[in-house]
This record gives sequence, structure tokens and C-alpha cells, in this order.
Amino acid sequence: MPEGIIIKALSGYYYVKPLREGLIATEEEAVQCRGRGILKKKGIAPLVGDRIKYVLTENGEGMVDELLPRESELIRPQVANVKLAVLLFSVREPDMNLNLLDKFLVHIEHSGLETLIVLTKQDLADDEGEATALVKALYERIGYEVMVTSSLTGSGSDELRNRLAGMISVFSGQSGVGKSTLLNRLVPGLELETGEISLRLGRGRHTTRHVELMDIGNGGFVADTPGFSQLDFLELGVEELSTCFREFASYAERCKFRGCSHLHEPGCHVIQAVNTGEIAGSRYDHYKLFYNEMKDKKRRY
Ligand SMILES: Nc1nc2c(ncn2[C@@H]2O[C@H](COP(=O)(O)OP(=O)(O)O)[C@@H](O)[C@H]2O)c(=O)[nH]1
Ligand SMILES: [Mg+2]
Ligand SMILES: [Zn+2]
Repeated sequence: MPEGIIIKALSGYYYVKPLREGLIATEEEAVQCRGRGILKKKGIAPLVGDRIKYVLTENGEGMVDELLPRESELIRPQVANVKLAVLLFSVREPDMNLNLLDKFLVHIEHSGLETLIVLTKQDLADDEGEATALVKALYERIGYEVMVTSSLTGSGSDELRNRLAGMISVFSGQSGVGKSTLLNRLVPGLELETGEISLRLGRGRHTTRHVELMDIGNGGFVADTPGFSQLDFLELGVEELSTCFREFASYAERCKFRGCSHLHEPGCHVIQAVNTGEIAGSRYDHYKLFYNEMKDKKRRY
């Protein structure tokens, strides 16, 4: 029985890309499949990202027969077997937003995904890349992987293509940072809509979009999603927040008080590390900001 990966689920159909080995897709088009009744009976709901076995039925359609073991399930977007979260932030247009970057990182620390930060539109840097280099250094020092790209010059795209091989990734970032343009760069012939076009079509932020995986070759599949989640912190306890700032950990364990909030307590080693510059001021400021945001929300709900 042939194996495939579900790249789209819509109106009761699964669109299955035939696989050759591992996640390497064949040249064949996706097969439109129904799910076998027995799956439903057993309460098995196949998801985008699932690897499955299928049989071909008449008129070129197919039937999903068996689900291969699922390694993980992301809730928003709902995709199975995602390995890597790619966070895209543009150097300019829109301006680099470290507040939002840190917010994404807090959420990802919780999800168990690997993280890759991609700084896009490097060609628009007006200071010979100095500011970008500082951001890159800041996050690399914390232990995050950072790449810098420009879809205009094509720099960084080979490196990124190699990094995405053999796994399912989720692309995430504000509208306009260049996600679609970069994917078009990575995959010749892809031709996703970019900036101006979607504006002309008047796509509002209330448009619901289904998730779809794109085959980018070499066993890489990418979901280009509008947002990672609501980013509203509602699912996160305020006492867990500091653990989502991974560079705080080695200092936090030496704080004088157990359950130290790292905001004002005496003998707080996190605050000391901020004062000596071992922890970046911007990271700590965002920690305080999110902390207060979470407290406010709790009060309102
Ligand atoms: N100068 C420059 N412009 C870019 C680059 N990448 C994307 N853009 C432009 O930024 C706008 C938004 O890009 P798009 O890919 O639609 O962003 P998305 O909303 O994240 O998918 C478009 O006008 C692109 O032409 C880049 O690397 N350099
Ligand atoms: Mg786009
Ligand atoms: Zn502390």
C-alpha cells in the first residue's frame, strides 16, 4: 500500500502527497482521498501533517486506510508532526519588533518545538547590517539559532533550504515580513501571493484560512500560517513565565526566595544578572511587561 502525507484537509477530503521514502515526496500530484469509515469508528481523526497509507480507488481518488504513528500534535495551527517553528522578523518594513519576538519565543518554549529565528529583508538595513548583527548576537547568546536572509538578493536562502529539509516546519510572523516571498525564493515555481496582491484582494484579518503544507523539496514541508496562536498568554500560568525565558534559569535557581518573581525581591540573581549585563535588558523588560499583562488578564477573566 502506498504511503503519503496529508498536506490539506478540506470539506471531508484529505489531499495526500505520495511519499517515496521518509518525507521525500514523489513527483506525483496530491491524491484526493476520503477517510475509511473504520477510522471514524475508531475515533481516529487524521490531521494535516499525518503520514498515512492509502489505496487508490476509481477516478484517480483514494482512501486513507491507516494512520502511521503520530509524533506530535500542534493545536494552533492544527498540524501533526511539526518539528520546527520558524519565526520570521523583518529588519525593516515592518520594523524589527523584539517585543513580539520575545512573545513568540515564550509560546514556543512551551510547545516543545525546535526554534529558528529568521531575520528577513536584510537588503533594507540602513546601517550596513549593524543592528541586525546585534539582534542575531543577542539571541544566539541565549542559545537560539538565527539566520539572516534577503529575498531581494537571495542571500541566506540556500542555508535556510538545507535547514528545512526532512521535516515539517511552521512559518510564523507578522503579515508583511516576507514569509511568502521567501518561500517563493526557496521553491522555484511556487508563486504564492505576496504583499500587494493580498491587499488588493482585501483580505481582512478575519478571513479564516485552512492550513496547508507546501512541499519544498528534500523532504521539507512548510505550513505558512498567519499566526502561531492567539499569543494571549491565557494558557500560561504567570509563575511559569520566567521558565520561558531560558537564559534566566541558571540565575533563577540561586534566587534567595523560592518562587521569586524576579521583579523586586532581595537576593534575586536574575535582577543581578540584568544589572551586570549578563541578561539583556530588552529581554528582562519584556519579561516584566508580559508578567504585568498576564496579571491584568487574570484580573479581568
Ligand atoms: N526589500 C525587500 N522586500 C521584501 C523582501 N521580502 C519581501 N519583501 C516585500 O515585502 C512585502 C510583503 O511580503 P510577503 O512575502 O507578502 O509577506 P508575508 O505577509 O509575510 O507573506 C512584499 O511587498 C514583498 O515584495 C526582501 O527580502 N527585501
Ligand atoms: Mg504571505
Ligand atoms: Zn529572582
